[in-house]
Amino acid sequence: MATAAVLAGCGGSGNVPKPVGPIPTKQQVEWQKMEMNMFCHFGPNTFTGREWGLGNETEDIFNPTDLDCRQWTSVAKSAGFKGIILTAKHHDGFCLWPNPESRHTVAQSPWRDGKGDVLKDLSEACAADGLKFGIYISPWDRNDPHYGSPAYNDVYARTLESAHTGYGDVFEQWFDGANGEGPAGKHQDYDWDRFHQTVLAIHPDAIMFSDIGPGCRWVGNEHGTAGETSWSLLDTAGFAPGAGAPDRDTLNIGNVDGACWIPPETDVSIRPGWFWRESENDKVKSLDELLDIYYSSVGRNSLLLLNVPPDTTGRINAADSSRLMEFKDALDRIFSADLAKNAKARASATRGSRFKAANMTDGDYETFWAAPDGITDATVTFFLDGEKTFNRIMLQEYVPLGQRVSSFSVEVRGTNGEWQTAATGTTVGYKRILLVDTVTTKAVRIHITGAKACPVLNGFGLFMDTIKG
Ligand code: FUL
Repeated sequence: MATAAVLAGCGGSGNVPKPVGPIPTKQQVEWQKMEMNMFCHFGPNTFTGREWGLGNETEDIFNPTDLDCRQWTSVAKSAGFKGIILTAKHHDGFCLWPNPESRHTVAQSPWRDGKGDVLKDLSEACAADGLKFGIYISPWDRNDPHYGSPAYNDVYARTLESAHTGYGDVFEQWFDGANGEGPAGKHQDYDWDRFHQTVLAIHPDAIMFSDIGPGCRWVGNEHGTAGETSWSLLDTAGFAPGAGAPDRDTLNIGNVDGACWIPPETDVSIRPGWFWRESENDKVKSLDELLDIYYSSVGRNSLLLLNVPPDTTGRINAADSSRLMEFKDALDRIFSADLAKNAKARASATRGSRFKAANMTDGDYETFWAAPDGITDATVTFFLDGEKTFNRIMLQEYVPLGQRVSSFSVEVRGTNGEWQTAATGTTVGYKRILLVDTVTTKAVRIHITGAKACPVLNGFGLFMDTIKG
């Protein structure tokens, strides 16, 4: 556990604040630090132009002319993504690997004479480029004849087993909640516990995504927006993925006193659809839209899972890759110059020198400022290294000790020494980026006005975005 690491690193329990539960697992913290991952929707729909395949497409439809997963990983890596999640099987049931449970797979397709395996290619490419590899396997299956009967749960569990064996580490398993949607759709009673256990038995560190976790949850929309209030906590008792999930607002915001640590994941496509189609090559989201999405996902305590679908050649289209390079270039320009660097920090209350306010700007994730027990209203003032002009304020809570802050404000000092409110907010969480009007000042004050227990913050930064303004 990260908490244990803190204790061990400092030679004893010292005066470390007690965690405020629920707290994340070490795997959930590492997952959240990834910040941006790439989603790849690829399969028969890429060739038919459908969003939801019918399941009766013939296998010869799948025949990418020049599939190159190293091109995907090279694009992903240059764009700053830390991992890739692939639709190994979407609702149409077609498997991008030779799944022995199915007769509707790459093995029955003409692609590479039925000898191809996209999971193999992509997992190897990820390993070669230092990216983590994740799998989306839709439980809903419009092709499998067993769907709608208990036997399908056996088929699906063995399908998970097959996809998770022999392709190296898998950091995330993505489950949607679709269940026989549409007219005459068959309903399946999914055995979620069994599915999770099947994956975890092979990859104990894997994060399970679904509407309600247990590893991370759906953010409640597909347009890239986490809640301005964004708790990593959720109550799941009595709920299930899909139709049985909590309402979308709850998924978006979380539950302030939720019983489980299940942070939001923001999945959104760079295009109008999840799958590539030629007619959308000129509808790739603009740089401005991508920056908005970044601020409203990564900047609101969420991980961004941005879908970039390969085209019929089996490569990421230039329309998408060139936009991603602009996006990466913009993020570098905005975030490489931290204007809080070399600031002097002073807190209204500190629980000892080990937890000093300067820890918030030292770039070390494991060091933090903490107030004494019982203090839930406190300020940290940053005296900047001269006059600075900025419009983005970044804050981080040290979430291994729980998510605590429920309200705060940020003030800037005016030329006459008076403090003016630049922003107010509710939650901070793993990372919060506030968009404020451009301001020039020599001092910034963070005022925590509400918290579940003494605040514990490990990051503070000031940035200038001249691209979005
Ligand atoms: C949904 C699916 O129905 C969509 O086709 C897409 O895959 C999206 C990411 O998840 O549940």
